[in-house]
Amino acid sequence: MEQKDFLSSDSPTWCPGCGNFGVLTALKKAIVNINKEPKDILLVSGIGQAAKLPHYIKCNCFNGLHGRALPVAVAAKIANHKLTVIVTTGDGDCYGEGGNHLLHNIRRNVDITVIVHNNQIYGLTKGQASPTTDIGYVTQFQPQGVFEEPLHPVSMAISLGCGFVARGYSADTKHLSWLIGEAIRYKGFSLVDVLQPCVVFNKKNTYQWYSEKAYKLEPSYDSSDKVLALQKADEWDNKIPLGIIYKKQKQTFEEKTGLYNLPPLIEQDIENIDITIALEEFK
Ligand SMILES: Cc1ncc(C[n+]2csc(CCOP(=O)(O)OP(=O)(O)O)c2C)c(N)n1
Ligand code: SF4
Repeated sequence: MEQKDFLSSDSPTWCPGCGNFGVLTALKKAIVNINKEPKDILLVSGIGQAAKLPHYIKCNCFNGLHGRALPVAVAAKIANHKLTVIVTTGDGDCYGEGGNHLLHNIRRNVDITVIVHNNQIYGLTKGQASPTTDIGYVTQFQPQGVFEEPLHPVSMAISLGCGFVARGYSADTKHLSWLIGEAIRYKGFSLVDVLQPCVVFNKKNTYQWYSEKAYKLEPSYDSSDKVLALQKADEWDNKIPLGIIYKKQKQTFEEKTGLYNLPPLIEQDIENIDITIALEEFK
């Protein structure tokens, strides 16, 4: 497969310079590298600027409600485990509205990949603080600055036992594309938190701000060491590490339930299934 095979007829409506373009470029490259056809890939999103991404790649796509991409993605993967399921979501969508789904799907460990475009703001609804907005940041809606402590998604995911936790930067598409590829190849729930500048509503966490702090983990970094991973995940104020921060193979939901031993629902023969008993229950 080549990039042209995934060409969508829709053009992005993001602002010029938006960090979402870098995520789109990186994801397209990663998808081509995994050598699947558009029919084998499902992109799921909720609502937001980030959630528009599936419109710009030609493959199967499902737009859920705000914060509800994960239940849709997980259900689709369970119904058809042959699909490669990827979620593209915003920090508000995934860590705010959809936070509860994130917690419990990390526990469930279905083999899907979640890419969070973390611009530390609500972009689509014009700049309210999100769960990851830095403390003190002044918005039109928080004129005295944000009071609450920000949520640190990388530390949170590692603490919850997520087996693949990475951080990328949308301005470094080559590195991000590699990270996304590794996340898709990982068997289990994988989270890629992406530093994504919103050039309109986040005047603090800009390209310059992220570029001054972001650095790539050394090749010698041991991503299987959980204590080290939690230390790295805690770095934020002056230095922000990029890379696979924590990786550990765990038994997936599909393995635990024996799902791989069955054909996907769409391949199962339903000709001789009698549903009259189930129908009776609804009378
Ligand atoms: C249940 C619900 N609450 C609120 C909204 C309004 N809403 C739409 S997008 C959005 C914020 C999106 O922010 P984020 O997920 O960070 O994505 P971004 O636009 O920054 O990419 C909100 C609050 C909604 N659509 N549904
Ligand atoms: S408002 Fe921000 S997140 Fe939305 S398209 Fe513009 S730059 Fe991107």
